[in-house]
Amino acid sequence: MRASPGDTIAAISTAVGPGAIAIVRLAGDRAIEIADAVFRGSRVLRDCPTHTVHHGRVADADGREVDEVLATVLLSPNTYTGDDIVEFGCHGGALPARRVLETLLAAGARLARRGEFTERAFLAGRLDLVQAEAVLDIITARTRLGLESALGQLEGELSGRLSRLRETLLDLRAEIEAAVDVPEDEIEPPGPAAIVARADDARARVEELLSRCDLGVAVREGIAVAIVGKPNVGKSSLMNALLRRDRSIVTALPGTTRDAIEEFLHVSGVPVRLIDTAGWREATDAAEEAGVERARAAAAGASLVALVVDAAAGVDNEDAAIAGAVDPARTIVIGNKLDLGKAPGGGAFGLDDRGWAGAASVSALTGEGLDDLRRLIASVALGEIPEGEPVLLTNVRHIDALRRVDEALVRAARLVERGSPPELVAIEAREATLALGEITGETTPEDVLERIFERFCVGK
Ligand SMILES: Nc1nc2c(ncn2[C@@H]2O[C@H](COP(=O)(O)OP(=O)(O)OP(=O)(O)O)[C@@H](O)[C@H]2O)c(=O)[nH]1
Ligand SMILES: [Mg+2]
Repeated sequence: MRASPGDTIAAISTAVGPGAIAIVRLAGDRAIEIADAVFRGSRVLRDCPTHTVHHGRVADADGREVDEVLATVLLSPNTYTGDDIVEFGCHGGALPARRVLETLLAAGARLARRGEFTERAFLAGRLDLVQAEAVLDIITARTRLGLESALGQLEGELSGRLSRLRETLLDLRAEIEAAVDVPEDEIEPPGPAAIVARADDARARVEELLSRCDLGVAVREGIAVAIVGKPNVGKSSLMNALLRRDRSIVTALPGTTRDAIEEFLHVSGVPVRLIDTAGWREATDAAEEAGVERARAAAAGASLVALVVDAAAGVDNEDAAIAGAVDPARTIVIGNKLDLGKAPGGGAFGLDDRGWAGAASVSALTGEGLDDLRRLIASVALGEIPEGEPVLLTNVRHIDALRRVDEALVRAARLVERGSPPELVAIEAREATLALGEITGETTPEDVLERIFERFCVGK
């Protein structure tokens, strides 16, 4: 186990680099004692009430001044980790905070591991695992929507729903167990219909949570959009135009892009991982062949495919072959080079109407049509985002566990309907509760916990 609750831990909690202030955090049973050993102010911190700030200096064991600081005293239990905490606000820059930290370590603190403050908060029951992960999501949020949903999760919106689901599952288990173990003189246990109804009730809650999870994952991780098409149609030019910088190499020669190039950007507020790929054609060498293979894989793995054709020249058999190899329901056909004219051919530029998710005419050169394309990508990728409604489920780990809850409930209901022994139904109901507990942390395997907290930075 990583946890060592007896230790008093310290770390620099602010980012490294020049800045106005830096914060060194000290947490644990001996936090106040260690802080007092290094702090010189008008008051002894031991005598200070909780949630108060004190001006003073930190001095090392030889009495040499280390930095001028503001010490914030936060006493257990109403602190982030649940322990006593002292936070030293030092001068910014790498050195003052590092010297203060060294002084605290010399006075008996231990350097905190990555995420150890948050891990303590979790172990002390101050946060459940969903909330601890939300802390990480807040730090790493790349979009407004991602930040909003992470804040909602930290405030317990998702945890509240999960705990209501847990209640339903516990009721279900109680009913099944009553059926397993029927005492002679008691009232009738709930019949199969009641148990199936309860399982359905739980499933409805699970499904409601899962219903917009694709959107949630997109909000947190970005939607993968693969730009594909035959060589020289302007895929890299389009990538650069959307990014508004020259990221991908553009030349007049077909076969310029070899490797798949990935960049993150916002398209109408939607986080997108844009992937430029090699033009699809019969490769002329091994490197190109590998590039085309990557392009195919990118198209297969992406949430959305941007199939680029030359709007001015019109489509040919090569374009048609590529169009036949992608999934039309998640493909937008983009006619590029509109500045050179538009060949006849209608909506999909002459490609068969396979039920494309959308079509747009653009010029990567002049920028014409790009705003409409951005809106199209956002609306096809996410559908309408309901205003003011937080996206609750954004984490693949949570989604995976909830799917397992759902599967266990389906199996349980099926067993009841088939008249299987209640003992078997009870096993499935237990599975469902265990899977749910993995999300909030009650039954999360140790190695998963470790992996989660290791993703944090030191000092959080
Ligand atoms: N007139 C015009 N030329 C364009 C436009 N977009 C791209 N081009 C030109 O078309 C040529 C090919 O552009 P690229 O962006 O390299 O095309 P690509 O599809 O990435 O090509 P490969 O990487 O070889 O598959 C370059 O000469 C671009 O300047 C456009 O909208 N209008
Ligand atoms: Mg290219």
